[in-house]
Amino acid sequence: MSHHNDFVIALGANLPSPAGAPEVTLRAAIDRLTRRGARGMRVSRFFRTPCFPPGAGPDYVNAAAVMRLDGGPEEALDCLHATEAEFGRERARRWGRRTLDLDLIAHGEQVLPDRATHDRWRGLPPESQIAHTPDRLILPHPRLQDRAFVLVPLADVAPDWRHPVLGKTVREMLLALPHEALSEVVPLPVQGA
Ligand code: A4P
Ligand code: MG
Repeated sequence: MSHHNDFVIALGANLPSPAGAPEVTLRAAIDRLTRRGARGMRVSRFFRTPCFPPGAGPDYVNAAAVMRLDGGPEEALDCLHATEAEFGRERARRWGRRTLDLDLIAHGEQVLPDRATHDRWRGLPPESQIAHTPDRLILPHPRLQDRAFVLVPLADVAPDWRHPVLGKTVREMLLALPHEALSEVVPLPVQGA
């Protein structure tokens, strides 16, 4: 029951929000997205992950979700930004610590804004990545293939989604990462278990 037009999102937090600790914030954000009209939501397990870049802040809690939303990717990103704001997100420093980060990871096979621009963002060396913020929506998210904290949760909800530029599934991108990076992404104990 995988829908071609599902939106894939990544959730992360490493500071308490007005709602509470990161895992509480993530649950509340998922609830808010449902109230904002998300349907057929599937949510991954929650994982504890070391902060990237190392030492830049406390560990994160990360998760991924797949859902249907009305409208296109721009509307979806607006919805994610509005939800971040509700949980006290302030954009002080890029890649800084945050109460809630909601990134749009993918929308089916769409590549935005175009293939050449996507190649450029994907190819940025790490030093330039941190210094350059895209001023428009890039899809799929230009760094998803490098990040265990995105791919491990994603494998729970969309293991067979295929990256439209790289041609690899989530499972395949995951297996291409160093074992050490994967082993640092640890599921949180299930509540009530
Ligand atoms: N933007 C363009 N494309 C997208 C997209 N596909 N999804 C624009 C979301 N936003 C997109 O994002 C900066 C600008 O990118 C926005 O204006 C948006 O319109 P932002 O959310 O304001 O800033 P950010 O979150 O600092 O940047 P970004 O790119 O989301 O950061 P990253 O690269 O996702 O890094 N460590 C662990 N362990 N876990 C994490 O979740 N997250 C980050 C954030 C760093 N370290 C982490 C984690
Ligand atoms: Mg973000």
